[in-house]
Amino acid sequence: MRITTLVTLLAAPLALAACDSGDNTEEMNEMPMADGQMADGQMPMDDGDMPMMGSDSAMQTASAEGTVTAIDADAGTITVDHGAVPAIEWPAMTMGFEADEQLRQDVAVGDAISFEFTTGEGGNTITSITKK
Ligand SMILES: [Cu+2]
Repeated sequence: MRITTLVTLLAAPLALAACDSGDNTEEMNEMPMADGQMADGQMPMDDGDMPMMGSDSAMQTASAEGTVTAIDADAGTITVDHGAVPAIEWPAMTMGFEADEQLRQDVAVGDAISFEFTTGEGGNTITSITKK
């Protein structure tokens, strides 16, 4: 019994020492495998796009009426003095909207328009314009 205990006590430090060096080596070998598993684990993280898609859906589409007060080709914007937009709780205001070149060319300062736009994290972008 005592001999076994002594052996265990003596062996334990040796085992620990062996484990220390052994672990270092094994960890080095296991790390790449762990990384590989992490890569697999990242697949579910693509589901992280789901919340992002959720925020995309937070992008709202609304329509408003207003008067074009400025067109900035360099900035790619059309500034509109627009009426209230109850659907998205916007008061009447004058503000700039991003608008593509085609839309910018379709209107002139002073035009009364009704327009559709998207609003969200990506900014405010006019998607279509109808002159009145
Ligand atoms: Cu506004």
